[in-house]
Amino acid sequence: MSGGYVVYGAQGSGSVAVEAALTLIGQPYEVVEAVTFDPAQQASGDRILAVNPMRQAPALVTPDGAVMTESAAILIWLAEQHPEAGLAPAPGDRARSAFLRWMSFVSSAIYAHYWLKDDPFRLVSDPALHPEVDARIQDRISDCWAVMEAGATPGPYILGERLSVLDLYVAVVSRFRPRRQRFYAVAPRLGEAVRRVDADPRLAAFWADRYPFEPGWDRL
Ligand SMILES: N[C@@H](CCC(=O)N[C@@H](CS)C(=O)NCC(=O)O)C(=O)O
Repeated sequence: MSGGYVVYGAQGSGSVAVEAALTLIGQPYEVVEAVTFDPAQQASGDRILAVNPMRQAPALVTPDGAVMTESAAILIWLAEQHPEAGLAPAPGDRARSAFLRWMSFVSSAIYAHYWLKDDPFRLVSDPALHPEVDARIQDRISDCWAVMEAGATPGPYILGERLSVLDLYVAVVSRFRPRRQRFYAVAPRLGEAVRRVDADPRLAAFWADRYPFEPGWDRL
């Protein structure tokens, strides 16, 4: 154990939100690259089994050797461990309820769909039905972003004045399919907040390395 944070995950995956939080917090961390969502990279993905029997990224090993999984829990916990970074409303803050609500919502209503979306064979054996499964999941994800758009009261950031780990989480998960153009259409105010996060100069080198803005990235 290095004595620092270790993140298991991959470029372009949900672990990027955790890595972004550690970058803003200013804590050193090591990344164990584990591509869990590409069948052609079985050995890479299997690396994460050392810490997560669900074989899903992200996983975090804390400096005292504890293992955490579940992206929302990791982000909330990191913000709590490093209050000086100001990445979450503290208990008692008026924005705390919205913070916990939307962190859970992104995880359970949106992110959870990718288990089936990335491999429809998990529930549907007939490949002829997969395009329909995929389209319905993308519709459901868009509908959920629209619900969040209607229920949240964004200022410059999703919870108001301050950037929080919720912004990092939404900035990353909204880059998954159906990608940003559709997200912007159903959630324009959330879209403004995440574009602010995309453009944060403290994260410019980080995004270029871990989730590059390649031409057409928002609609591929
Ligand atoms: N509930 C998990 C979901 C994580 C998740 O779906 N991660 C994707 C990568 S972005 C993954 O590892 N997928 C592989 C799989 O589900 O088999 C969390 O919020 O951390």
